Amino acid sequence: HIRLDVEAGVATLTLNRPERLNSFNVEMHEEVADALAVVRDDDATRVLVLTGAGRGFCAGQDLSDRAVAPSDTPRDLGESIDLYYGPLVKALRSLPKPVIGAVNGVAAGAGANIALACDVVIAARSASFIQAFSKIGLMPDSAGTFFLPQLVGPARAMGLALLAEKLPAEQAEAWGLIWRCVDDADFAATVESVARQLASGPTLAYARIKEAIYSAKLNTLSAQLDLERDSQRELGYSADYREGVAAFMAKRAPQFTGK
Ligand code: LHQ
Repeated sequence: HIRLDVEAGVATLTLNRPERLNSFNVEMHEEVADALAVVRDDDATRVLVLTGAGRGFCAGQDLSDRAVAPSDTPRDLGESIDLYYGPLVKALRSLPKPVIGAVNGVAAGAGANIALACDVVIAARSASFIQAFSKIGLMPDSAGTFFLPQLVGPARAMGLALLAEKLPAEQAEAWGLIWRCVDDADFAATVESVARQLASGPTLAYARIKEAIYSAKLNTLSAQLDLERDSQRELGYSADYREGVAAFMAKRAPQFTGK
């Protein structure tokens, strides 16, 4: 239910159930989790691109899956969040390499929030984001209630969650929900060029940047200054720092190795 292609330091994980707009069933969750572990442990992979096959990015939970369909006996949806959605969001956030969310088409329900869990979100102009949950009597999960107010403020977060309207990619960029919206014709080339840039960058620094930016919300000023000091100290010993400064002094492009 997925494809994982690794080339020149870039791993591309493609959600691959296009006939169901790449919505998640248990098999796809398991394959995604395995792929993320491979990407995490492979030193040669320096960036992850998460995208969808066909016209959609991801429509969230496959609502036709028997494991989540409403039934006469009580059904614990929390189980699927504990087993799959929560760990997936955490795995993307804690991956010590940049993750590009390449939103090729509609991102709905948990699919929208999984996109927002990526570090750099690039969306095609024809793509859209929809917090579809309330349309089926649920609430945003996969950290939607955490990401949305941080990214777009509480007023817009509330409107998105309650009204469940489709937010076009262009508006998502204007609101600061995502990094960039690009024309469909330029989408693949833009994703590839950003991926190449990140794959040839200082991977250790990127990992520390992710960690620091995602910790900031939870830290005091003083704790955040301490975290920056500790991480900067570590980066100061890296080969990439040495190379970066040498290249700057010699007025040449740096050759980062990610070490
Ligand atoms: C789908 C789906 C889908 C199955 C499109 N499932 N087939 C967590 C924990 C536990 C339980 C519950 O949930 C969660 C988290 C969640 O993610 S809940 C939210 C689940 N997602 C949604 O509610 C979104 C449902 N989909 C839609 O609203 C629309 O499909 C969107 C707005 C994404 C796209 O609309 P269209 O472009 O008009 O496409 P479409 O609706 O015609 O969909 C194409 C096909 O894909 C269609 O099948 P068909 O056989 O008619 O061609 C849909 O039934 C199927 N599909 N999403 N989530």
